[in-house]
Amino acid sequence: MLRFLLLFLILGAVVSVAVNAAEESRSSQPTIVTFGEDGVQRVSIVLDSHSYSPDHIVVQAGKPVELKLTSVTTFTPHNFVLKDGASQLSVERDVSAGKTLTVQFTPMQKGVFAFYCDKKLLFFPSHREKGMEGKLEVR
Ligand SMILES: [Cu+2]
Repeated sequence: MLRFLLLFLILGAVVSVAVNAAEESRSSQPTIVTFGEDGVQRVSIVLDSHSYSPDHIVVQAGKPVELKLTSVTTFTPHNFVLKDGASQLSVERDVSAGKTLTVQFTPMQKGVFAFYCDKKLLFFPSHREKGMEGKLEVR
């Protein structure tokens, strides 16, 4: 009996270490967006149910940003909402299943701003509530 208990404790420890490692890899390193030759900061973001990848991008203030948004879903529509009144960020674009589109904007203020998908089906929780959000860090 004692041996089983011990085995459980060890298994529990192993599982919790594995879970911690998985969580750390999920809160991944921020993606530092690089400049194209034309001075535009370009990055591709993949939309899936229910995530953005990468979900933490870092750009520089006062320089244009171009996001290439690609949905890899088969049916589920998603969108990309990035709004902040104080810094005049206002992006809201639908990204249909399987589609790719680009959006351009120039963030003028430094800070960390959330982007998210506010789609939802009927009375179910929104995609944002299911974890479909990320952050734009303007430096
Ligand atoms: Cu969505």
